[in-house]
Amino acid sequence: MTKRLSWFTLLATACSTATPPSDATPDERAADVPFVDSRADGEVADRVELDATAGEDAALDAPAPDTMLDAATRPDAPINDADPTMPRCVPLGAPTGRVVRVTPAQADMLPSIVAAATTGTTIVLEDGTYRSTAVGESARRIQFNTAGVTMRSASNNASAVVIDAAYMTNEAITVHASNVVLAHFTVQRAIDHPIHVTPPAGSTGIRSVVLYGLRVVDGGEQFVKVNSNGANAWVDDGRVECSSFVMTDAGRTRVERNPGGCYTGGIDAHGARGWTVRDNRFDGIYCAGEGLAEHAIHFWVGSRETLVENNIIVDCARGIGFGLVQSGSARTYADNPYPGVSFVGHYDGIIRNNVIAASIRFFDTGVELAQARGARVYHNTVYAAPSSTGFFSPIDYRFANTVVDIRNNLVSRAVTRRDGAMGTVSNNGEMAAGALFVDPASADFHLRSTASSAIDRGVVVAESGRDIDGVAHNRGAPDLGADEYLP
Ligand SMILES: [Ca+2]
Ligand SMILES: [Ca+2]
Ligand SMILES: [Ca+2]
Repeated sequence: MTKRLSWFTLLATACSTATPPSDATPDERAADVPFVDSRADGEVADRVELDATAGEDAALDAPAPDTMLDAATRPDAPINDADPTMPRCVPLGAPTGRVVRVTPAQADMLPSIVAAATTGTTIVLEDGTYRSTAVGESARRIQFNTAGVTMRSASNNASAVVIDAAYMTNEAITVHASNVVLAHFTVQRAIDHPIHVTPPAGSTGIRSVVLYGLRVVDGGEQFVKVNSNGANAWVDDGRVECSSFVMTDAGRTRVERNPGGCYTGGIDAHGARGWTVRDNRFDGIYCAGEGLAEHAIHFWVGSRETLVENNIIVDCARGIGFGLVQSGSARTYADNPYPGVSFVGHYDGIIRNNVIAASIRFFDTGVELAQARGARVYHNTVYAAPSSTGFFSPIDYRFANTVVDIRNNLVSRAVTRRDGAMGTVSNNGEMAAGALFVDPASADFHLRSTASSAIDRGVVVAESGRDIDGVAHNRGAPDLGADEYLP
């Protein structure tokens, strides 16, 4: 388990198909699901209605043992980063294997340096901007095809080490091997995905990819894409932690407009099992009236057992999604966890202690559960300021195969149920006013001492996790939302 600092309080202001390595423009749109919404006038309105064409059936792969990094054994110093939106987590420990140091002057060689790295190698990037002058996707793209290779900055300062695709590379970094670790650098301005994780052709699947302490900025499509190789091989047991995902105003102009007007999002994972998405921050992933962006964190197409916790999502179109569509193709599992259920968009999983907040017009939904079977949604705070005039729902559960448990959330509008979805929905604080929170405008959603409608109003649930300060919900009765109030 990664040891986490209470970075929330340290912020002065807070929130396909596989693409084979080639020169061909990677474009998984043909097999991906377009995020077309039904709006004609550019206003943020209701849900997307889609035909799912993505995904394939697949055999079950049992999750691998946890081989992740254990920062708890490491020095308890926060990441030194000038970017105030970077989560303040402890950096990775020092490399233990072979180390290859790289400077920005070697930017053109970085793809070949990565290609030559053997298992156990750590590629250490010195501070500076890495901008390739090479021509062609295959010469520019950084591809990880060997298991157990790490690439990270020397300084642990993501703001100081920038891999800039400069809108000349479709996919800046692709990962096609297990146990690859990317940490403590910025990757930005990819035409499509800044990072794309997918098994190679002929693989039975890859696992345990770690994205840690990254700044991912301005993806033209989803910032981190995780999907199959198109032949029943999937990506399991990954982690995205302590990272920042930012779309700038300049980046918003470069979003892929076809299909759907706003074909981007934060993390978009298809058929991914056993992932953890924790302690990240997402800012500004939306389009201004040109379509509905995908969620900041989206696991679907038969993803399973995802843990999404302690993330802060500010001014994004949609916060967290499990599932999306009513029917279609999706990963299936040999142990068939829900016999007789025809289509499952997401199996089980937990969404807890996240803060999702917005003041933009284009905020649509906080947590979206669509054909989500067995999901638990606890202790999330979802707040839309009055200026979020397009706001639809803080938590929406939808479609008949959805069975969810939604408790102890604190949200600024009523939870919505549609199309025959089922669930245990109780002990949620709905219609929560901004006055309950310390400073919503700065994304400080700690409870005020006067928040009597939230403090001690929850019910004890298993798997409630820890609040935004790392505190268990055990100070008296649990509080509603992502903060357990301490006097
Ligand atoms: Ca594209
Ligand atoms: Ca309490
Ligand atoms: Ca607290």
